[in-house]
Amino acid sequence: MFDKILIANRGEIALRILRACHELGITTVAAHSTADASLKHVLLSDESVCIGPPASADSYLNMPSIISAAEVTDASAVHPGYGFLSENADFAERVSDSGFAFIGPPAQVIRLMGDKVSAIRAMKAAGVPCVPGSDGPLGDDAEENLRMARDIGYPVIIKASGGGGGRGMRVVRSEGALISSITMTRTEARAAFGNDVVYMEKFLERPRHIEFQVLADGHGNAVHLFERDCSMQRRHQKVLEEAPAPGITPEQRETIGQRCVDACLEIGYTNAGTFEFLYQDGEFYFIEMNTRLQVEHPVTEMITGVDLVEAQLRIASGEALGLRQSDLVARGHAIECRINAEDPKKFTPSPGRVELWHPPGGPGVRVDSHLYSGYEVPPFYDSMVGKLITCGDNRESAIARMRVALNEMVIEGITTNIPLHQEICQHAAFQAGGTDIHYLEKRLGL
Ligand code: MV4
Repeated sequence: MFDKILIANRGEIALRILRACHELGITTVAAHSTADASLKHVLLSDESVCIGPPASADSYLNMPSIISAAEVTDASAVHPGYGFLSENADFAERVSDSGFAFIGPPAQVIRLMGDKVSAIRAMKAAGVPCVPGSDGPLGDDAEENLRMARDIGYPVIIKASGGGGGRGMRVVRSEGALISSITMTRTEARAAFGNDVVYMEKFLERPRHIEFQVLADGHGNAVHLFERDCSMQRRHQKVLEEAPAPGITPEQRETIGQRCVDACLEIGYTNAGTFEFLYQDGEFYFIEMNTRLQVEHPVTEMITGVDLVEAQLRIASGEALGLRQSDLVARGHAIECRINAEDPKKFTPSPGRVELWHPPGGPGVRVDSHLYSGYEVPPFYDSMVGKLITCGDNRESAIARMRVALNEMVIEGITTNIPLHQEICQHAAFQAGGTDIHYLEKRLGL
C-alpha cells in the first residue's frame, strides 16, 4: 500500500479521501489554493502544500504545480477526486510519467472514454446496449445525414464527441433543421473542445438517468455495485440521487450490470467507474462513461457496505479485488441530497461565513461535509458544501429519515438549498419514485 498520497482536490471529497487514507495508515498531503488554507481536510492533513492562487485554472487545474507538490512532499500517489483534473487523460499521463500512481484508470482508457464516439463504439462492441444512432462520426454529406436521421426517426440529437455532461448537444425535431443543427453543433464543439467531431442519436423524450457503479482491478477481476438513479437534476446538475433505482427488476440489474463488467474487461478498465444510461420504457441505453469517483458514490456504499475510496486505493496500489460478484448484495435503500450554498429561489451561489453548523444524526444518517462553525465558504468554486445521505430497509424509510435529517440540519450564515430538498421529499411524484430527468425543472416552472 502507498505510504503517502497527495489529494488534488478540495471540499467534502478531499475530506472523504483523507479519511480513507488515514483509516489505512496512509500519510496525506493536502494540495490547496491560497483561498483554501482553512479547509477542514487541510487542517486535518499530515502535510499541506499551496499549489496556487484562488482561481481553479491556477491551482486545482495547474498540472505542473500539482506534480511539483507531489515531488517536494515525496508522495507516492495522487488522488484527483471528482471534477477538476479527475478525467483529464493528459494529467493522468503526466502523473504516471513523473513516477506517481494515478488513483484512477490508465490514461489511455480515460482518453478512450473521453471521446464519446470511441466510447460508444467500444461499449457497443462489448455488448452494452446503446441509443440507436450514427455509430460513428457524422460526415459532411448532407444527403447521407438526412437519410440517417430519417432512418433513426425524429427527434434526433446531435452531440459533440468531445462534449459530455450536457455540453455540446442540440435536439433536432424536423428535417428542415437538421443540416444547420449539425453545422452549429460542429462549430460550437470546435470552439469549446477543439474537436469538431459530432454524432447522432435518437432523442429520448422522457428518460430517467440511471448509472451503474463498477470496480475493476489490474488482475482481470471486475464487479458491478448495482445502479443509482440520478434523474432529479436541474440544468445538468444533479440535486438528489438514490440507490437502487426504483422499479428496476433484479433481472435487469443483473443483465446490465454484467454487461458493464464485461465491458470493463474488454477495454482494460481499472479502478472505480460509472456507466451512464438513459432508461425509458423499460430499456437501458448507454450514453457515456465516467472514469472517476462520483459525487453520489455514498448511496452505493450505503446499500453495498463497500468503501469505494478504500477500494480505489487498494486497486491503484496493485492489490487484487477482494470482492466477487456473488459477495455483493444490494441491501435496503439510500438517498443523497446535495447541499449547496445557493439562493433557494434563484440558484445563484451564496458564499460567506458559516455562523453555526449542526449536522443531523441518528441511525441511517451520514453527513459528508467539510463545514464547521466559523468556516468561510469561498466564492471561487462549486457551491456544494456537503451531502446528506440516509438509508433504511426500504425507500419509504430512507425518505422518512431524510425528512427528519433535513429538519434537524442547521446551517446559519449562508443560504442553502435545504428548503428545496424538503419540498422534493414532500412531493407525491418523488415519493412514488421513478420520476424522469425533466421532473424537477418542470415542477419548478423553469
Ligand atoms: C440524451 C438525452 C435524450 N436522448 N441523449 C445530457 C447530458 C449528457 N450526459 C447526455 N444528455 C442527454 N442525452 C439522447 N439520445 C437527454 C439528455 C439529457 C439528460 C441526460 C441525463 C441527465 C439529465 C439530462 C438533462 C437533459 C438532457
